[in-house]
Amino acid sequence: MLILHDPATLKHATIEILGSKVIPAHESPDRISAILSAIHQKPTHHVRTINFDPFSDSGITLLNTLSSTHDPGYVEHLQHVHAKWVAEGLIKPDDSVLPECFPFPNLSGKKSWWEHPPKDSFARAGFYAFDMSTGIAAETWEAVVASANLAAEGVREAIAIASPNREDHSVTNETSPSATPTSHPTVLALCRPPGHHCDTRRAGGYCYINNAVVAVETFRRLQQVTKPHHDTAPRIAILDLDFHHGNGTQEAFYSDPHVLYISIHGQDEYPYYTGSAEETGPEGTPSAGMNLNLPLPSRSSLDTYISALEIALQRLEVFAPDLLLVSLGFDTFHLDPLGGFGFESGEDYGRVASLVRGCLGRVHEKKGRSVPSVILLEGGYVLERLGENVLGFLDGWEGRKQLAQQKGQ
Ligand code: SP5
Ligand code: ZN
Repeated sequence: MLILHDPATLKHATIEILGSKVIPAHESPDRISAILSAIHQKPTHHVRTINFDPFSDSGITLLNTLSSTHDPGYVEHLQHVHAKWVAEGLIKPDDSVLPECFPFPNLSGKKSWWEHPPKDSFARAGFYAFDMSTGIAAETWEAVVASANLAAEGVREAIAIASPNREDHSVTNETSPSATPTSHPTVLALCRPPGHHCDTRRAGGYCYINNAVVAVETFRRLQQVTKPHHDTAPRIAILDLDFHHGNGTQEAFYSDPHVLYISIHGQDEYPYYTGSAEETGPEGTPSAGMNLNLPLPSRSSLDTYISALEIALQRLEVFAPDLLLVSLGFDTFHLDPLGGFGFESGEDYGRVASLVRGCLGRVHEKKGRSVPSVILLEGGYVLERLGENVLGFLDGWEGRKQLAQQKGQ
């Protein structure tokens, strides 16, 4: 499988407040190092290293995509707030910007509080965040744009693989000779920071820019260039398999009738205020039924998880998307400090991956063409097991069984 990585994603290192303590954030650069060292032991995977350059053509396109999908004031905040706080003497260069007060619903205050960011620097940090796990350090912005760029490149590459005869990377309806169910056009984007918790104007849950939003926008722009007269909008599905509900992704597409969002996540767990099965899309609109939440009690067994996955995949098969994004988190691992279902090995991840792939094979047959898929890395915090869990998923996706003696590599 083609795997995309950018060394700049390791530049972001910050703190969080968790359990009343200030600690180094669980979402650390070591996560990517662990995944890369596991992958490098396997010749079956090809890692392409990208160095994001904001001044290149694709860099300019990415920045344009960010400001057209995310609140421009928020994007500006992410880029400049750290230097600003250092200049104002609020923090030292090695420290992180962390908020201390958030906007809150009230009956009596000014009704338009969300329209203008407050003047006070600390208040503004809270205006653009919803929790205290999303510090902004000196090099956070560089990692954030590199991460978003991997999502955009992932879409371009998946389309190119699905349409090998077309050099323009266009979205096509033609059946490609190599796009058989056994060689599925999939790219893994090693995004870091992750993206699914932030909406388009607030950081939270280690997320700053919503990488799925960037991927969808990239796909739509490509479609517009290659098929300007096409009258049907492309159908996009997002399958969110992180332990936590992807509140930001849900929010971004809740009123979008062309994007199906499906999530399996811990019930009553972080981010606490979203993720209920009742959130199915706004009633009486074309987006009704385009959101499927499948919450499961924490610690649910793998069998329970797979039953929920089967419901998710039935919906996915009926929808038959033109693009699939998988928001993939490994915090479903049973030892994860921030989550945990009954996933105990790489093979367990492989089982899930092969079920998703099976579904894509059926969609392929139904449509007569393959579905480009981009896997976006989200969470997963057990560093010692992250590499083998990622490899297990990829093996399952590609129809290889992980050999028992390879476990732990
Ligand atoms: C991308 C991602 O996975 N973000 C998750 C951020 C979670 N942050 C707060 C978690 C609070 C967990 N509370 C303890 C749960 C122990 N089972
Ligand atoms: Zn998570």
